[in-house]
Amino acid sequence: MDLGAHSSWWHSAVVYEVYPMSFYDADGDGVGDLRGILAKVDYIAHLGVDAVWLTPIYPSPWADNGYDVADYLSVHPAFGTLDDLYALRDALRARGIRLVLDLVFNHTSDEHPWFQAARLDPRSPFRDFYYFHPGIRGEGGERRPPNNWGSFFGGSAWTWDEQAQAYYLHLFDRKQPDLNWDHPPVRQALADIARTWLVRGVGGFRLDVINFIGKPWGLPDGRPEPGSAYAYNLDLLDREKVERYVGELYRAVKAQNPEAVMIGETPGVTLAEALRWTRPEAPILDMVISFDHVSFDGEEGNKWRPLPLDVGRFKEIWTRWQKGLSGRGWWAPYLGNHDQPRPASRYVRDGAYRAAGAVALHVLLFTAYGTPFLYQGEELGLPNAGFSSLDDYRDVESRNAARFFREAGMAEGEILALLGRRSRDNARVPIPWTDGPAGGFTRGIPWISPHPRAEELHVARQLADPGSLLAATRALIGLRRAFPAAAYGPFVPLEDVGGEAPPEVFAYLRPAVLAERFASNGADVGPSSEEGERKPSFRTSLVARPGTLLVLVNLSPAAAEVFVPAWLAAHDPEPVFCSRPAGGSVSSSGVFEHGVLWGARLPRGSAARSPGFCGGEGSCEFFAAETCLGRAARLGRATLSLDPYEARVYVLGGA
Ligand code: TEU
Repeated sequence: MDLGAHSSWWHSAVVYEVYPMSFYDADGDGVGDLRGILAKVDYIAHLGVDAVWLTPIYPSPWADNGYDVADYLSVHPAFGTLDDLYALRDALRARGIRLVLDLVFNHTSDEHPWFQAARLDPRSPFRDFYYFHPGIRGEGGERRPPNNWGSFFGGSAWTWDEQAQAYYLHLFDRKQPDLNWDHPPVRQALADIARTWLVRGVGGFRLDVINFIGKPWGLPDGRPEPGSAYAYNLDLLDREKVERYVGELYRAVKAQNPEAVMIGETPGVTLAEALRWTRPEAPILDMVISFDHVSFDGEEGNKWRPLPLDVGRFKEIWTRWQKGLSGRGWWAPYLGNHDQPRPASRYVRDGAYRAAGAVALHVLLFTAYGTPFLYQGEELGLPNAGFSSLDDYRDVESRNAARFFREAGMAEGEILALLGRRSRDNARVPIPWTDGPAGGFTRGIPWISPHPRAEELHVARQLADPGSLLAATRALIGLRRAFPAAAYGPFVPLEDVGGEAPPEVFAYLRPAVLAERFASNGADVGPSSEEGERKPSFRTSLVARPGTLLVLVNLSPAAAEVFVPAWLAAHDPEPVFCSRPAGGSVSSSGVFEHGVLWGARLPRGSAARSPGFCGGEGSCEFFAAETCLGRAARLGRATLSLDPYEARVYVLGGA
């Protein structure tokens, strides 16, 4: 499918996020490395992804696992050398996969030479690279930080520096001083770094917390968080600055290589901003990583005050973003990453259905509008690591939080339960490759405890099992490739065309209509009004072209009924993917778990773009789960019932 003037490779891409510390350790020092990733490129290629995003690989004191960069243009010795990175780039390229680097431009490490020079000498040309401030006097004459901003990792966002004789601003750890983007030489230096990486052949960038660079003029106090002295309100950010400065960087990168992708990580971004920042006619980013769907399950958005999972709310948010961006902007749908709990634990309410739930989640992800991001280990359905001792936690955020909770009088068991649910380390433990020691991740001692369920969920086992989540994930990525509407088609909830689905069932169409309209009229495509969506002419346009998808995903541990309007059922939808829980078993860790039965049937020739995808054969019949596909075939009835965590994808008008 051709997006015309606005078409780019990432519109049809799937991105795989690699966390190098925990992917694979080639040299046995217990920390994953670039040569480790190189050793596993065939595994990555086998997934069928188009790009690999590497979280930071630069020299760093590792106060925040590399998000504290001491040198933007080199490689941390623990990860290898620049030549190792080039070897990885080339090996990926040979398999049609681009390398995307993480640019952490909101802050540096305090050990970066810029900060070292700045703190030493008030007249240093680097002093204005950061936010230094003498502070203000409190009522008793004591020295205080200039405002009430809190650090996301605890305490004030200002630290007094003896050497500098001033406070400096750090929205994250004190070892991560924020850069001052109002100072033109900062923007110049950062653009130069990006350009250097382009010359070095990377395929684009993921820009860490890039909207945080828009600090409001005058650095005013914010509204303190309930029960806290500190403010974290992101609505204070100066959007005008974000547009100007990020737009400048975007254009500098595109001028050098229009093919390079610019992915913005933008905590707190609203749908309106996402639309504005990614509009095809004047973007400042190619896509945004948004946070609404990963902050709804904490009281007031606070991750440390978790709420019970509300799937209906999750569906509302997901649907709002999918529908809102359709044809107008671009999104980076994801369910997890190195900062979030594991999706299989977070979004699957009943642990007994974890396996089927994980497949259902991947149906959502790989039939989503935008560029799906899959984080390492999600293809295995790894649940949260959930350590049994506080000493096992490594993350600065978790350790600070644990200290804070202990001081506040929280019992050890309670703290463990909270971290087991929320810590970033839940998703940062090594990938289990085999059933060997440390899951085959290293021959040394791993830098963090291995996953407690490594033995049953490891890669080797899932590679050998055609019914595994790994196999299902691969089939779903293939399905996305075979049906471009899964990427480009507008997202039309079944309710908008006269259907009905309960709150915990995602039911939507992905019509094969968008591409040409996106190209010819980028700013205004997709359904216009709810009214119009029910009209016969609108319905006809939805199914006018072959390749329209109907997706049904039951994300609840109860059976559910979906009403499919007769006009839609009359289009004789053919099942191309289905999954549902199958029987039950007790896992080695004693957890009762339903297995999963799934099947996929893709059109002939659809494997063309991923070599080896169908085992070298022309047809793409994946897994003869006839009971599953056969059952799903009975869509003729207006009301159909779905099993707990059952998911189905139909194609209308012929595959
Ligand atoms: O994360 C940004 C971000 O918003 C996170 O701090 C998030 O709020 C937090 O992890 C939730 O607990 C990016 C990186 O992905 C993260 O790993 C870094 O720690 C952070 O920026 C600072 O660079």
